[in-house]
Amino acid sequence: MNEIEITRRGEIAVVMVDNPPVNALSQAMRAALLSAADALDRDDAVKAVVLACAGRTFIAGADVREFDLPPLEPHLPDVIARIENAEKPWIAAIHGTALGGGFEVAMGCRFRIALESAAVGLPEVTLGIIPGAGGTCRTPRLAGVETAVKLAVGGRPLGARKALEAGLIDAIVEGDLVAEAVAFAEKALQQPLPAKTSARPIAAIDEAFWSEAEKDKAKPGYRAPLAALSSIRFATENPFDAAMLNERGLFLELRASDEAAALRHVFFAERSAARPAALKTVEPRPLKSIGIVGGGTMGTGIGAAALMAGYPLTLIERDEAAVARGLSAIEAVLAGAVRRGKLTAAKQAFLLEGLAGTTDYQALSACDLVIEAVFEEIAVKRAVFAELDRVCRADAVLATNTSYLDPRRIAEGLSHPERFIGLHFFSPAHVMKLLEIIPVPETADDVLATGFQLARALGKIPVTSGICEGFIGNRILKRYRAEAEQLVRRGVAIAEIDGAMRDYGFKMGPFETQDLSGLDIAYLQREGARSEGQDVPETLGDILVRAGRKGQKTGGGWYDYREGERKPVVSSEVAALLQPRIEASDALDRTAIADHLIAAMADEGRAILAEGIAAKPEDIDLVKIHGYGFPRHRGGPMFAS
Ligand code: T1G
Repeated sequence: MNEIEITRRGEIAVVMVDNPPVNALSQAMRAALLSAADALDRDDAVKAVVLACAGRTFIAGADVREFDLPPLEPHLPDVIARIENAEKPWIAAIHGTALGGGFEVAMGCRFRIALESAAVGLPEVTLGIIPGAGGTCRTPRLAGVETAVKLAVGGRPLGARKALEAGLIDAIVEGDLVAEAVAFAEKALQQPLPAKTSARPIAAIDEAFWSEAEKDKAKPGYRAPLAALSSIRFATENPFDAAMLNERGLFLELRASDEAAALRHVFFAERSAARPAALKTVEPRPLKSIGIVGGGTMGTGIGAAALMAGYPLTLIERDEAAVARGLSAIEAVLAGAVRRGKLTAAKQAFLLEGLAGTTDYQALSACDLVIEAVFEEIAVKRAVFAELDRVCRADAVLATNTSYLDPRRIAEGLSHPERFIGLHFFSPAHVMKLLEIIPVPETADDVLATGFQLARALGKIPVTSGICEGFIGNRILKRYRAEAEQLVRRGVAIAEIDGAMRDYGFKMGPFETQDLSGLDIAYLQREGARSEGQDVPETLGDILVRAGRKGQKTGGGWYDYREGERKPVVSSEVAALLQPRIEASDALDRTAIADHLIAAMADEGRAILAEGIAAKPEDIDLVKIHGYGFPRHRGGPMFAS
């Protein structure tokens, strides 16, 4: 669309922006706003202007798709200055989310009114940049330095009520937003206008505020929060025009940065993953109630996520004690959400009314979806699905949460195999955002679409995976770990490898992570494969597990751990155990180590793409970021290599 429509209501002009899906400020929109301001200043019959938007939201920001191009004129700061200096006052009528450049336009208006349900924000730092059209210069003039820092450095939006209290907006209205804005404009014309935002003073702030505000803002790879803070501070200590130039310079520098490019890549990858084109016209199956079989860590994590998303939940376990344990684990997750302010006590009580647990599979007979999350053993899983086949409706979706077994083998013999699908959640399932969706050849499109609908409802990032050992994420993890062990065999120190990956941006390196989760999980998988006759070469991890070193839980794995401590200590016992396997004494620096391991991940990613296990490189990036802690500001292994 990229359209602006100007209509009149008496002496008030209404400028209606219409650029689906979120009224982003494309170059065409900026040009249209500029010419609207010129035209309306020339029209003597117009005394004030209401700026409103069609569709689901007020302007949600600059058009991020333009950021890989050089900035195009007219530049947004100039458009906003034109609106702010218009002869007729502009009133922003906000619904949905006025974000980034959208809120900057609103702050250039003389007034801002909003619906109660609206929100305003400056989320630029989440994209590795800072506001580039006056956000750090006008916000402190409207609402003071502390609110400006909360908005532009924190990056989280404020609801209309809080925005009103902070002085960011002038009124909250109900009902017909445009009509209310026109009435507001007519009333505003009856009295002297407030000063333009850029002409307002900034209330003084204690010097001590800045050092406090800087604390814990310097995250590796994320320069934007500190840059936004410095831009706000500059605006408090310099004239508006100088502050605008300073802000623009910082914005343009960050806009061109690697981390901004990576964060934009992830932003768009997440959105395209949520709604695959192939399913655009496919209606998911009705999804109103969910059953979970298995009240262990995964089952209760998935169950808690489903319950908090509003689905009534039935938990099945093999005996009453296990049912009770499962229910209390789910209740504990909700209690935690209340403690953290994520859930009100009233909502917690309401949701818990929808929770039931039993040993009787018959309780699942009405469920629209049942997810199996029992022990990772084919026979155990098959027995569960035999029961589900017996009691569930023929159109109920049946899903396995297996993390590495072949879903086709699990589904063998199932009646209506078209309703079967793999849904691989990551632990803790109520926290981790990744959901690998694994269709079997018979899976019907509407069942696949139901998996994506569930992901959206649970706030997950869904990625379709083909069937191979470990699907996308665990297959790359296995290659990553093997490559890291290969470096150890070449004489690179274990602690140097972990240090290199932490320097790169991971919270933990590959060896520390294994010590945390336990070396025996992968060891048992290898032993299982060996017992089935597969040729699985010995790994260094095997040597450690056989020596009783399973990780933190046994006081030592790749590292030693002092009693009750989690700090890894380089282990002379490990050095002695592995010495016979060390074949060289390579000395790689940390950058070379990280480059080598990221390249190995990307190499495995290319093989996964070639085999059709993943549809596109950005899906692999999302899997590693949302399931394995790959640093977001690096964009993922495929983007980074
Ligand atoms: N630019 C381009 N496309 C955008 C966009 C944007 N700013 N925001 C959303 N989209 C697309 C998105 O890719 C998807 O496309 C569709 O809109 C729906 O998005 C100068 C420089 C507004 C809260 O960071 O937070 O202004 O997949 O699925 O869940 O200082 O979109 O349908 O083809 O997310 O309802 C600052 C980013 C930019 C806001 C709506 N603004 N957007 O959420 O829909 S930088 C932002 C969002 C800036 C100035 C600076 C959300 C939303 P498709 P969606 P949603």
